Order: sequence, then C-alpha cells, then structure tokens
Amino acid sequence: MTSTVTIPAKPGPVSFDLTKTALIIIDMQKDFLEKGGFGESLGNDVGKLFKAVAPCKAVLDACRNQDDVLIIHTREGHRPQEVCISKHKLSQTNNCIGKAGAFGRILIRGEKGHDIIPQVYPLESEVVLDKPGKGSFFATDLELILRAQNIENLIVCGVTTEVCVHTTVREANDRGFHCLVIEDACASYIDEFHAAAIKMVWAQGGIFGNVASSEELIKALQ
Ligand code: TIU
Repeated sequence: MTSTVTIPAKPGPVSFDLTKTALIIIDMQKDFLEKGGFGESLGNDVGKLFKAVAPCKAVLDACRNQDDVLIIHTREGHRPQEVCISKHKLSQTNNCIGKAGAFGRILIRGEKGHDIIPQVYPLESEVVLDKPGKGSFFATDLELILRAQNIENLIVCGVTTEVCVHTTVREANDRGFHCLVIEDACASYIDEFHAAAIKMVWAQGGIFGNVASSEELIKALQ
C-alpha cells in the first residue's frame, strides 16, 4: 500500500512516501525557550521562540496520527562531566554552558533546562537524540537510524531556524535526505535571520530543500 502525500511548498510541491518520512523536531528545550536558560544567557529575548510552539505541536499531532511517520526529537546539550564541549569553550560569549541557570546547569544533559518543553514532550515510542553540536548528524547516530528505517524525507521543525535547524538541514541535504522545513513551526530570536534562513532553504530551485506552512502540511496529511 502506498501512502504518498503531495504537499504544496516553495519552490514547488513535494510528494513524500510517509513510510519513508521522519518528522524531526529540533531542540524545543527549556534552555532555548524559557527564561534563565542558554538562549537568554546569550542575550536573547526567549519569548520570540514561542511563536513556533503551537504550529510545532499541531505538526507533531498530525504526524502522530500517521502511523507511518518516524518521530524524532533532538536536544542540544553536553555531558555533566563537560567532556563533550569543544568549540563552545572557545567562544567568549558562549561560555555559560555548564554554569548554574534557573533550571540547573545550562545545556547539560539531565538538567531541567535541557529537557523538552511540555507542549511537545516526546512519547516513550519516539526517538530522543542528544547532540553536542548544532547539527543533528554531528557525533550522533541519526544517520544510522534514518538509513536503518529506510527514511528518505525529513519534515523539519524547531529552533532556532538559522542555527540548529539550518545546520541540520544542510547536513541532511549533503547526505541525500529531502528536507521539508515547516516555516511557522521554526523560530529565531532574530526575525530577519528567520526570514533569511527560510528563504535560503528554498531559493535557487530549493538548494537545501522545500518550505511549507504547518497548515499546508497538516491539510495534506488529512
Ligand atoms: N543560539 C542559537 O540561536 N541557537 C543555538 O545555540 N542552538 C540551537 O539553535 N538549537
């Protein structure tokens, strides 16, 4: 039985076989979305990311209703021993990692702030991928999981658009995965970076992939 859906998108529609499709939700963690975490420590207005929560939840629910779609949640963070922090330590402004924040040590695995916000909390059956970098493929078993499940297409949501979402999409594109980025289910602390990052995905004939709205995707899945 084929379960192919066609989704209107920029720069053109995409047809995805849902048995070969994964939803990947990037870093919807308290450390990025709530006050006192990593995002705020970098000087950002974390409230800006909240726009993405409802669309992200709607996409997650729509994909949960499709038995065929593999669901993956990522979390950016480091081991409590801080042995997997590398380039962050080199930065003068990123050196808050591991320091005490409102939700425990900032961006450290197992701390409250490192966890995913309740609105899109993973189910037991869903994959949770801990990553030490911006991209979801670097130093993780994501590619192994996707190849083992015959995944060819990725529906991508999460934060922030120009950092971890973009890095993941670029890594995925080079590995031959077709990415569909859900514009309103992604967000940035910096509005113009969100807009530019989204356009960079679909410009030049879809140089990194395609872009659709949550509404366009959800309608196609109904
Ligand atoms: N700083 C920023 O915009 N983002 C990150 O550090 N990580 C993610 O995007 N998840």
